[in-house]
Amino acid sequence: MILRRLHLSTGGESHGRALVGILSGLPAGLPMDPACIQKALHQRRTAGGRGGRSRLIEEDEFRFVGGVYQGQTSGAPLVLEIPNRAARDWEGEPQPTVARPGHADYPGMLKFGWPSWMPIAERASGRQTVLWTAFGALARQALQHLGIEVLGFVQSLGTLKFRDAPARNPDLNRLRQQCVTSVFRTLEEKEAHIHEELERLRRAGTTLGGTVRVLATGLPPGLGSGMEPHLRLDVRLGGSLLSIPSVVSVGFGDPSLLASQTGQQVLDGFDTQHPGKRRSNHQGGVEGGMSNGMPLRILLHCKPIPTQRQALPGFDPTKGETRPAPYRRSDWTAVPAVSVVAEAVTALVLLDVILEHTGGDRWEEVISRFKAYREHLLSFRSSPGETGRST
Ligand code: EPS
Repeated sequence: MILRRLHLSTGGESHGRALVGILSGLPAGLPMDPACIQKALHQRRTAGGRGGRSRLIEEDEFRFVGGVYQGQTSGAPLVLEIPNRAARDWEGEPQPTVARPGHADYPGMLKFGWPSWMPIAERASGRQTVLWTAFGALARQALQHLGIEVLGFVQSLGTLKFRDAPARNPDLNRLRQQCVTSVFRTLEEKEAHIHEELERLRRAGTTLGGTVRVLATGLPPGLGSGMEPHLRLDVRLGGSLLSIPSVVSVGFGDPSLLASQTGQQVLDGFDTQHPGKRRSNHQGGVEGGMSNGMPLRILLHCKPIPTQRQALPGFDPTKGETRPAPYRRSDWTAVPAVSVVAEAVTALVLLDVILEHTGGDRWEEVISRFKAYREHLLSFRSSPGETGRST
């Protein structure tokens, strides 16, 4: 995760006692609604395509261990613990030595010098994203106070394609209602089709990838910076979203259209009817590493989960032998869960960019400084000479 004012650390193994996360850098006085965390964790856990552990075993109960005062952030690091119901003595089990292709096993065993992939896979696991989802839910709530909405949904699963949101004026509250009615988090009722496809997958013992769209509305122009690469909004969002296991690419706007059409066709020209707004939004709301005032549109490509029902062509680095890697329990597709996680990660990064922009120790201070920035934008557009840098 690429954060600059906030700092996020997580610890704990996927089948260890619990996962623990520490988010520091939040201002004091940010109201915290545990129900919004609960809702996001539930959506992640029950997202379509999950295997037995997530659906049947985990409950994702969480507790704050520090950083809360009178229902608000205290200004100290926010500490969260989520116990694992599927905790077990994984160190006491027979240790698998055959690295599975597609997982972190092989490079991890070589890098850390362990004769088993267990300690590697226990961390390089989708389970880690439960903490990001919890903190991201709080970030999304904070952004709502600033007039910013974020939504992640599924655009495709394998070859099944679903409806995208309007590029210029998406109503995220309405779209959220549509997408949360389906565990597959699509904007269109195709549950029967999807169940059919999943049934086919189960019979074939294989898995599916897909694409996820993340949108954010209400962002003023100028968040991020094109002056230095590490300050760019697209770099911060792109790197952070790539931290989600199974995400293999992050694009902005309509990446394949941008790569295949001419500049004339895809330029987002200014709209004569609405000053500052654009006639289209192919760039996805980011220009020169900054938000441009149009809705943020991100497209993630996710690979299929590498675990397959049949043994995989694996490699045992302790013996230097190519050997079949036995099947382990897994999910069928991670894409609907990724849409929940990606929404959370996007919210965390946007909050981080805004906190860096405003500074401030108290949430009230952040709100009033952000409001002042919006007012500056309005008056600059109408009379730049007075609010601009005239000396
Ligand atoms: C995961 C494999 C499955 C998933 C798990 C991530 O767990 P298990 O190996 O216990 O069956 O269910 O995801 C979660 C538990 C979660 O909360 O996301 C993996 O291999 O990464």
